[in-house]
Amino acid sequence: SSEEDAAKAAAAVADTGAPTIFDKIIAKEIPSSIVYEDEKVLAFRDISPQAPVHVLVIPKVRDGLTELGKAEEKHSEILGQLLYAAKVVAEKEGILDGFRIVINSGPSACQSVYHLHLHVLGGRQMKWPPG
Ligand code: D5M
Repeated sequence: SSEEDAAKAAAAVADTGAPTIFDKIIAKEIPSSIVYEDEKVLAFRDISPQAPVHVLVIPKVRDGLTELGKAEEKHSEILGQLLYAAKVVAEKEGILDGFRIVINSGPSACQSVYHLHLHVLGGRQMKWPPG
């Protein structure tokens, strides 16, 4: 099925600890549409938006956080900062009336970039359950 194909494709790029495209975005070596930035966190528009507002929120330093499933207790603070930054992004984007945070972790969730990121989605009616 196409879902199985997507899971296989995701598994093929699963965590190797290698640099990702997000390193280049953080270094501003490739362009991105930045929505919010502070010392620890960067938020930029997803290149393949799944909603009128679709922003990715990432830690500037990966520190082993290739995926949420690899998080350790030492990551608690940055995880909280990322979630708070997602709320700030939702506010800036005018979607506080309703928005969704998604974190795909691992091949079965179709994670494709192995640098932890929160998807902030909004600007349309969301459905439940997600795919
Ligand atoms: O989500 C990874 C997301 O990263 C996916 O929605 C596309 C997005 N992406 C990939 N490359 C770029 C660039 N260069 N700019 C902006 N957004 C990008 P995942 O949860 O891993 O499937």
